[in-house]
Amino acid sequence: MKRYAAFDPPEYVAWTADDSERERFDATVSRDPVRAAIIDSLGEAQLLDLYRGLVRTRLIDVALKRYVKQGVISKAWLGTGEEAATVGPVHALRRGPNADIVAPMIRNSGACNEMGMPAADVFRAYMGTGDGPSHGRDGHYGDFSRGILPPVSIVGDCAAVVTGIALAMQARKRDNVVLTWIGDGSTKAGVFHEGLNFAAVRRVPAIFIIQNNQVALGTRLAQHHLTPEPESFASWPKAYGVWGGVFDGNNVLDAYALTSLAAERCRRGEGPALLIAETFRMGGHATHDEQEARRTFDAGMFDAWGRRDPIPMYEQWLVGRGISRERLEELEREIELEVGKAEEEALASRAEKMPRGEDALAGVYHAGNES
Ligand SMILES: Cc1ncc(C[n+]2csc(CCOP(=O)(O)OP(=O)(O)O)c2C)c(N)n1
Ligand SMILES: [Mg+2]
Repeated sequence: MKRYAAFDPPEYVAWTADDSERERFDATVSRDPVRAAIIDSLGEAQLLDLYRGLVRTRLIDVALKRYVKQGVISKAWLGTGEEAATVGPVHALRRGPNADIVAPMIRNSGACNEMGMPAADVFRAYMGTGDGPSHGRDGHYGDFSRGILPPVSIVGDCAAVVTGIALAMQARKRDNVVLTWIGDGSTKAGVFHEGLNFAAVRRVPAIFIIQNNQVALGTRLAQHHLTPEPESFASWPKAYGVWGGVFDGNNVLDAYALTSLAAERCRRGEGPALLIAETFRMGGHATHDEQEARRTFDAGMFDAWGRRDPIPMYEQWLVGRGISRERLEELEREIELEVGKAEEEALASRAEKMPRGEDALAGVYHAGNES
């Protein structure tokens, strides 16, 4: 896809095809026969839809970064480089009517667009417009009518919330699943343990994805997590007595395949799954600390992960499957138009539909103020 020198990580701007990374990507796709069969069963429409999802998610980040530079918003929490760990799993769920439920965290904003929330609403939420998802009250966006629980900003708490939702689904004998992501750092919040353990013993249909991007704010993985590589988080499913496994968080096909297996198990009533996505945060915690993030790791980490940009890695694979570069460029242009139009709509809301002060308490529960 096109590169944006002002917004992309420098490693992405300089990205060129690398044989060893291509071999690693291909080997990941074929290493496990069960996952490989799922990937093989994907038709061209689904494969291209995954591509659209990756590009859409990246371009929304690019637009948000531009808004920060222009002073339209003050900062943005991005998932650049981690798109595959969101888009692959969401595409493995049921979307549209009778949708499954996702509970994204800050790196998983792509779950909103892939569950059908318009990109304009993401921008409106950031701008605090009155016609945005929370009517200008909160920057945590979601849309429960589309199966998107807005993020709970207290990290770890989503684990308890999704377990509760999954318990309700189980009690109602629904065949839906609930999926949430949790950062490597946030796995150290006690509520994650409580939520996951309760899900395990009650065998509820919940999928937890530990998104190990190697860092939590300015704290490197090794500073908060002592289980060394190659084990790292891989032993955690067994420790909790749940089914699970590790997927390559920069490989959208591997992410899709493992989550599909987890979702099938959940729907059959076989209990929750704990998946681990290995990936890397290519930016800062948010746009304000990108320089600090560069000092948190040595440049070699950025170089190594920069060669694994999930989008061109997947493009290469698609081209290997006989999809032309022209077709991919055409899809990219479609998504550019979609996101560009969303930006215009959101800026129009910002100009005309900011919330009115007198509406501040509308729709807000406030006990003891009946007058
Ligand atoms: C209970 C709690 N403690 C601290 C914070 C502040 N905080 C927000 S994000 C974050 C780091 C999260 O790191 P990680 O879980 O690895 O996710 P990542 O940002 O890397 O995606 C912290 C400490 C919070 N929101 N909630
Ligand atoms: Mg992290």
